[in-house]
Parts: sequence; C-alpha cells; structure tokens
Amino acid sequence: MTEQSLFIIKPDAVSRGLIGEVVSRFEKKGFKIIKLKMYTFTKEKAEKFYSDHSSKPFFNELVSFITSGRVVVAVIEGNNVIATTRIMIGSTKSFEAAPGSIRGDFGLGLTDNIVHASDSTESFEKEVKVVFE
Ligand code: FUP
Repeated sequence: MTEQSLFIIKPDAVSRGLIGEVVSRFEKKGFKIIKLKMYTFTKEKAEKFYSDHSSKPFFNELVSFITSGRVVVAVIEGNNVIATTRIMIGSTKSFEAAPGSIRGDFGLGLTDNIVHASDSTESFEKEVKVVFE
C-alpha cells in the first residue's frame, strides 16, 4: 500500500557528512522523496515532536540533542514505507542495531542514533505538522 512517512537525519549524522548516504539508501530502496529540507529544531518544536516521551528520564537529553545542530527532515513515499523504513534504520540502540541497517552501519550511540523514522501513521501525521507546517 502506498503511504508516506517522515525521516530525520539527526545532528550527529549531519555533522559527520552522512546526509547523502542516508538519503541514498532510501532512494535506492525505491522510495520517492516528496519533501526535503535542512531544519533546526527550537526547544518548543522538539518538545512537541517528542511529546510522547515527555515523562521519560531521557526526555531532556533527547530535546537537547535534537536541538544541538542542523538536521534534515523529509517526507518519503512508497509501498509499506513506514514498516520498511523502520527495518532499514535498525534498533534504537545503534550499538545493538544489525549490520546492514543505517544505525547498525554508521553509529554506536543511543540518543545520538543517526536517524529517525515515523513508527505509525498517527506519528507521521503528528510529526509532519510539527516540522513542515
Ligand atoms: P526510535 O523509534 O527507534 O527512534 O526510538 P524511540 O521512539 O523509543 O526513542 C526516541 C528517541 O529517544 C531515540 F531515537 C533515542 C532516544 N532515546 C534515548 O535517548 N534513551 C533511551 O533510553 C531511549 C531512547
């Protein structure tokens, strides 16, 4: 089923020069880039984006990380894109993520874990409003 998702190339990956690499993986898989821009999260936008995690002990660290530098935000489209991009990014903990996944190939961090991808249609709809509207 053709659907849309949102991904973010996080500040660690942008500063390491991995924008092309990450975008390229999604394109080569067959997904279509619908929207793509450089973006800097304000604290307010970051808190909104990650509001589901507001009660978690790592919330402040997460907001501080995602606001620490420029990111790339993108809307991506294709068959089964939400579930497939989740497989492609790998486990949240980059140090446990499978080789071949984006996190598994490029990172060792947890908070600084290279990339974000929406985990459901509801998340996508919420996230796209925060960063594109
Ligand atoms: P994911 O969907 O894989 O990005 O992971 P989650 O939605 O569970 O978490 C959102 C972000 O919070 C992760 F990308 C990294 C960060 N996080 C931490 O910093 N510490 C934790 O213990 C768990 C998640």
